[in-house]
Amino acid sequence: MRTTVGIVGAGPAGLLLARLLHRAGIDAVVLESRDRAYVEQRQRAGILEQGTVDVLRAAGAGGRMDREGLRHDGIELRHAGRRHRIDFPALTGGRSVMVYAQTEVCKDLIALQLKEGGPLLFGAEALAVEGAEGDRPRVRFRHEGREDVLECDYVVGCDGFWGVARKAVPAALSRVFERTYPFAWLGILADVPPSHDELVYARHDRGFALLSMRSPTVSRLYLQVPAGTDPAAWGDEEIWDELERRLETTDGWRLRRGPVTAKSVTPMRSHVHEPMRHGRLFLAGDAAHIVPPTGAKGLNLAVGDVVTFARALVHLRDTGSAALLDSYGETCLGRVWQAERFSYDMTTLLHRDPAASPFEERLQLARLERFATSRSAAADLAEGYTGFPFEAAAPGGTPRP
Ligand code: FAS
Ligand code: PHB
Repeated sequence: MRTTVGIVGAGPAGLLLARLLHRAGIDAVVLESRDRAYVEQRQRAGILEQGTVDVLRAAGAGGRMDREGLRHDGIELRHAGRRHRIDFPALTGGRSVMVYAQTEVCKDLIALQLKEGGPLLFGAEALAVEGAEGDRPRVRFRHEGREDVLECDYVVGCDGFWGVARKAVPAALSRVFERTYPFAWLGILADVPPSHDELVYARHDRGFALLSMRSPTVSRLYLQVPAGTDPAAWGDEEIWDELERRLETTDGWRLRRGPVTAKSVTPMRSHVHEPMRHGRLFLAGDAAHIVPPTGAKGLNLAVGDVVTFARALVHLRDTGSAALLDSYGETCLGRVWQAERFSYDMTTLLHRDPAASPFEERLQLARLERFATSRSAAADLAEGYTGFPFEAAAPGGTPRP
């Protein structure tokens, strides 16, 4: 098989990249190791930044999102029973976010790719990326019991944290920056209308809790639990009881309960692999970086990476200049590190660290107080939550999409 861009992985990064390249008239092949149902049902991100929403609309992939997604103009922070709303448009000059799950984004992109795009092979496991240093990189993969090779001009590794593409970067050139947190998130889906019309992030002495949603009738909620927690160790009523304690307010707000339909534990880690490019291999999304989900950045960072790559390849085709391809890593990492900082700040602001000293706990409360008293602190949070420009670090970068 032969193509211009070999894409490894059909999560949001790989699927959106395939869509952007198709719209630009550049051929690509997507190799996905799992089946379609796995990709479409994998419960993960829930929040799309303004930039991601704009990109999906411009790529002709935003129709159902605009019909079914929920535009949110703020979030609520809670601690010590008190509530403080962060007003996104007022603090960012009009930006907001969209509640539209990663599962739905993937369903929309898969449907478009199968209808209009190039080959998307499910059950096609990439075994290795080879020849990235030369001008004919290739992906060795197994599909339907047979080994095959995909010859490419470029390979983009969109195969997530556990993928193989990153392994094609020589160890001597790889630099990894990481932090593992001593806690995780126990997440549930429940068939009950959300008990608040916006997301609620609660810092409580017993631990963090998040009230999110998937639709007007489906709630998504999370509890901070110790790292390595087995979801089966928590009964449904026990989860609701703990959510109720941590989300409590002094003004009588009530948490509605309902049938739990899914339960899982997400580890919390920060991880960045540099470089994000090696020869003709480019890394995008979780294949290159992981953020703790507190800041709702993971999927949105993946979008920024593939937008940057697609723009760079179109620039090369149209002008003959490889300048944007050559600055791909620098452009992406500028945004990645701002998202890592924001996600770290949100995580340390809202979670109880079992190792924190009494001094550090008072500092945490002082940080939380500032959002109620300082417009600049609230604006910094609102700017980070609604999203960083896609070309934050590009030399003379163009403004946000
Ligand atoms: P993905 O991991 O989504 O996709 C990679 C794809 O590559 C997968 O389909 C995989 O099957 C495939 N693949 C792997 N190896 C392969 C191989 N050898 N050959 C072919 N295909 C291969 N982000 C948020 O913003 N908010 C959240 O609440 C949130 N919750 C999360 C919960 C969990 C449990 C996890 C793990 C992540 C969560 N994230 C969240 C982050 C998540 O949304 C990611 O940022 C997002 O999925 C990144 O998309 P991709 O880079 O496409 O990687
Ligand atoms: C979600 O709805 O899954 C979600 C929302 C916001 C976050 C993390 C997860 O920060």
